[in-house]
Amino acid sequence: MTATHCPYCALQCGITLEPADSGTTLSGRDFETNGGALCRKGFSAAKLLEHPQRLDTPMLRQADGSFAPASWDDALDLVAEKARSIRAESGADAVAMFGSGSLTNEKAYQLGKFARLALGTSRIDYNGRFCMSSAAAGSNRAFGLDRGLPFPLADLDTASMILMLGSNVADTMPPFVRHLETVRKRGGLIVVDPRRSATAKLSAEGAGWHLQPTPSTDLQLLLGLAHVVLAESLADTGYLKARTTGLEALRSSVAAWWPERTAKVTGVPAEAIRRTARALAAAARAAKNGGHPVYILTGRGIEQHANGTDTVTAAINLALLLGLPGTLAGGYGTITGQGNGQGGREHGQKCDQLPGYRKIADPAHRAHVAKAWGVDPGIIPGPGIPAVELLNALGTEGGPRMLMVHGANPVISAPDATRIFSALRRLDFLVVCDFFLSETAAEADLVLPVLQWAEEEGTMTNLEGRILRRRAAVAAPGQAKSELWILSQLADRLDAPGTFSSDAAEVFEELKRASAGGIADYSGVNWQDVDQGAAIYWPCPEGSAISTEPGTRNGTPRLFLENFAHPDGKAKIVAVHAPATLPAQQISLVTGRLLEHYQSGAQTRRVDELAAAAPEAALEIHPSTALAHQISDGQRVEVSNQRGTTIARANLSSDMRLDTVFLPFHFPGTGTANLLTDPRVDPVSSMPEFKHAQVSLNPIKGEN
Ligand SMILES: Nc1nc2c(c(=O)[nH]1)N[C@H]1C(S)=C(S)[C@@H](COP(=O)(O)OP(=O)(O)OC[C@H]3O[C@@H](n4cnc5c(=O)[nH]c(N)nc54)[C@H](O)[C@@H]3O)O[C@H]1N2
Ligand SMILES: Nc1nc2c(c(=O)[nH]1)N[C@H]1C(S)=C(S)[C@@H](COP(=O)(O)OP(=O)(O)OC[C@H]3O[C@@H](n4cnc5c(=O)[nH]c(N)nc54)[C@H](O)[C@@H]3O)O[C@H]1N2
Ligand code: SF4
Ligand SMILES: [Mo]
Repeated sequence: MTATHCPYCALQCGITLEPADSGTTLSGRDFETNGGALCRKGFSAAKLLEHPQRLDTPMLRQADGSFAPASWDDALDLVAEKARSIRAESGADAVAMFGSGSLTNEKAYQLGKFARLALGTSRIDYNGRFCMSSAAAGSNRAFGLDRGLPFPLADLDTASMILMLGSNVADTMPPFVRHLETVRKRGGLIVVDPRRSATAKLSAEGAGWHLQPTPSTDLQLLLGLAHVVLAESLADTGYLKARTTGLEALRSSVAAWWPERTAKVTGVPAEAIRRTARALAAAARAAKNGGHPVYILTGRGIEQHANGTDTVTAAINLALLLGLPGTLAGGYGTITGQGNGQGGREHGQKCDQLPGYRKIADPAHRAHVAKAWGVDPGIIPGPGIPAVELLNALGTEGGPRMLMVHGANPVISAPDATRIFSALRRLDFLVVCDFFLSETAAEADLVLPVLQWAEEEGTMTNLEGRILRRRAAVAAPGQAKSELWILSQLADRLDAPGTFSSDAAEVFEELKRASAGGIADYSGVNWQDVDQGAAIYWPCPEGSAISTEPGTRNGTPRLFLENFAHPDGKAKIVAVHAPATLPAQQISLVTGRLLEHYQSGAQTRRVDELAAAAPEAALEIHPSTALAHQISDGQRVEVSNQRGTTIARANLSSDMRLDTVFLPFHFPGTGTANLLTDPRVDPVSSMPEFKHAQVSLNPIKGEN
């Protein structure tokens, strides 16, 4: 029997795996985030093990386009030879890497090190750019530090009020909902979503409320809420003075967002804006007088926009006006998405980053990491380019000619998928490491079969910044190998400086040294303590006392209680601005997730019961909108714009606004929602505009 965690999302629910004659059985384990409960994906995750489509040998593309098995020696020799020759011809930046928030901490760390030392390239970024980058940029800017939840998840259990913007945890993290039970009963759950999502319904059932704005107007809505708080003198002036800077600029930036004007842009009635601001302020005041805490939480719905960083900033500013962050009266948090979406953004696979959340352009940071790596700082390349730019540069004049992908399926999940397809096809050599033949792996010249979650050792950092053990419970099939082994073999073949261990515990020791003194400091975390289930939250500097007693929290469970992470110890209020007029709307497309599928669907579409429950892309559309477009329920519809056409089956639902349709992004081929999405990126975070595109709708005639 092995105690480990679910392979999918950042809630990292506790599970137990047990070998059985009929295959491995999986059950929910009592862990703080899930209390033994699992969602349908987690519950069926054992079906990924011993799966008939599991890759178990390296596969090399042949002249006729088919794949043929190759030996590991041949495969690794070929990767090294290609990397060397392309580097010799076109320079080190001609070889690129793409990583993932699914990778363990050790793999994420090793990937960043491998890129910089073994390949000598600056061209590395990862799929977390599509996920947490705006939230991270907002938190870094305001607090000087980015840890998704700066408090344990269980702190939400006692809340009197939670404003939840653009997050649909009822579908995306169902066991999370147990942490909302009390706030729902208190009538304090306020959900902001253009859809009446499963989470929005929870708020209404619990006597909370649902604000259903025009897509992409959350920034204006938040400015409107801040306006009311300031105009009605509801802000916590003592806190603002003691703990923040920048209030004056905020005052002028929200001055013009009085409720009636905000209502015009957002479609949220002025009265609802006033009511929400007043309720939040009253609850915050009560919290500080010994009442229950108040939280503002954000999800991808407000973050995955070309103005995502500013919108997150506006959410944080509202929390600061209410005097919440860094107190026991509540706070701001973003709900991290991928299994290791938190650790994945700390250890150096971001294009501008070194381990410990250090900056690659900072000489002191470079010197520290170079010492940990045993190399001269001068050989560490400078900053690279973020994901969308990197993917679009592939195979262009001066762009990367070779790419290695670890844990991502950008053919389905990157914006403007048509462009991504042609970019991958322009490459001289594409290597994809995966355990299934994902749509991206199917484009590769070489596919390397790797271990999956229940076959490998390592650590993950969950949405609270808590470090967890992932454990091997079953043997890997065929010749599948650990990515740490692959990277160490390749480092040898490339005569890389430094050492590349293939042992997770050893890599963790090195990661600790590299992170020491950094923002995400793991140097006081012992593998053995994590192994024994100690609750440890970073930062955890060397010498921290650690207790494995159940119920004890170690490291820093709650951040900012004394100081924020900026040198002056204060939170920075950054004034942000929004246009008052919106472009003329056709139909707005918003994209997101279904309960049954995970991300690009490479894993969950292979689980029969999940595939049967949600077999293809469905277009959620309001019955009146459908009628106006002569679309009937269940009919196939072409959803089109200048970038492409996605075909999906209409699912009529009065949960939608009249001007908005919804597509999940989990499906391949003509069902790929990202054929329509806009590759325009946020100027600060480089997050693409996933959540909003203009589309037209055409029912496919002759079918209904
Ligand atoms: N079932 C399932 N669970 C998952 C995942 C999965 O793929 N499937 N992925 C995991 C990962 S990596 C992530 S990042 C999380 C994401 O978790 P969430 O953030 O909860 O997921 P999304 O469905 O992308 O978006 C949430 C909501 O944003 C709304 N939305 C869209 N546009 C807007 C807008 O302009 N404003 C507002 N206010 N809301 C908007 C959508 O209607 C949707 O209900 O889920 C994790 N859990
Ligand atoms: N339109 C639209 N697009 C979106 C989003 C959206 O809301 N709307 N959300 C975005 C978000 S938040 C995210 S996180 C991205 C995610 O999108 P992707 O990057 O495509 O993520 P996954 O589908 O999880 O892809 C992971 C792949 O890696 C494999 N894999 C899993 N673990 C490992 C491992 O340890 N090693 C290796 N080598 N392979 C592994 C899986 O089998 C799978 O093929 O999608 C983004 N795209
Ligand atoms: S909520 Fe997330 S971690 Fe929990 S079982 Fe579902 S997918 Fe797994
Ligand atoms: Mo994500």
